[in-house]
Amino acid sequence: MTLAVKFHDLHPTPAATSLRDEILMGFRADQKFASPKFFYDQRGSELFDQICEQPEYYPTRTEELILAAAAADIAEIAGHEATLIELGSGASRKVRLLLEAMRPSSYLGIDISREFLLESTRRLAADYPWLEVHAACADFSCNMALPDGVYCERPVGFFPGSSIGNFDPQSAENFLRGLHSLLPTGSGLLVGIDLIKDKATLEAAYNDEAGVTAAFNLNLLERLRHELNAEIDPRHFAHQAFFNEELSRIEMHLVSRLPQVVTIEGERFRFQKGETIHTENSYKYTIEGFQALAGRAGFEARSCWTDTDGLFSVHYLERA
Ligand code: AVI
Repeated sequence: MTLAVKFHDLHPTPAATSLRDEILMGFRADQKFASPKFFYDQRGSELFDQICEQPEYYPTRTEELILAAAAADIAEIAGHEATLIELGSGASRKVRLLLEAMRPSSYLGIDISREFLLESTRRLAADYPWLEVHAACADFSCNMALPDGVYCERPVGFFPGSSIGNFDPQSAENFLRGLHSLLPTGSGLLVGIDLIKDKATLEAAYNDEAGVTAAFNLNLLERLRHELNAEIDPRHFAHQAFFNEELSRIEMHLVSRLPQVVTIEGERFRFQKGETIHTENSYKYTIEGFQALAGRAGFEARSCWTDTDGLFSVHYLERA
């Protein structure tokens, strides 16, 4: 049986050239860096799924608890017959908590990892035969347009997992402003936001005992080896993650274990021992801080739900 997932090509499609150009640009900088969006090849997406199951990584299970408890309230605010648009849909697990309660008429999953997206939307189509399922492979961090044929009068964006925390606050605001111009007045936007808390809890979440986050971070170097023919040995780098309190963000780096030279596309990059590639920021917010940011981008806070320990928050915003 062919499962009915309507696949759309969106622009800009994540292309190999952007990996090459962006990585080379990042490695040429004084503080070397790589965008966290490049974590998510097939292996990276699988490792991220495993991170979500680690006991130290509280965001996923906490957000799922919040969504399960709030699903009926969310459905009441969003109304039935909506089009649910999931940004960075990944394994599309959390959205299942909303589908039964909301009964949207259609679902659109947008993700940068094509194979992973197809697999997960096919599973959704099989499990929810009443739902019209669309998939679009796109880099939603760039300005994009929604595909024809999916749009309806009641779109509700779903951006879970505190993924917005991987943008710096100004880019997060710009991103929301982009969604503001994409969505009609009155549209909903459901966003998961990780909250500021004690340093030990935060740092443990990004340094799990099983070493899955370390493998996820180091997999970026494997990707450079396979896709850009980079001469770089992942064994010569170590995972590092810490909470930068001043900037309210977890920083992830790959630390060079020794002085070395690596080559990407024929270009040589020198590393001192201890020098790092900055691979990710994960900003943490207060509820008020996030609502103020959303307000500057033209979204009004309609409702907010948290867990009893105040670890995580889910916000229902309305496009004003
Ligand atoms: C996807 N994103 C919200 C995760 C985070 O917590 O910033 C990515 C991640 N990086 C390491 N662990 C999880």
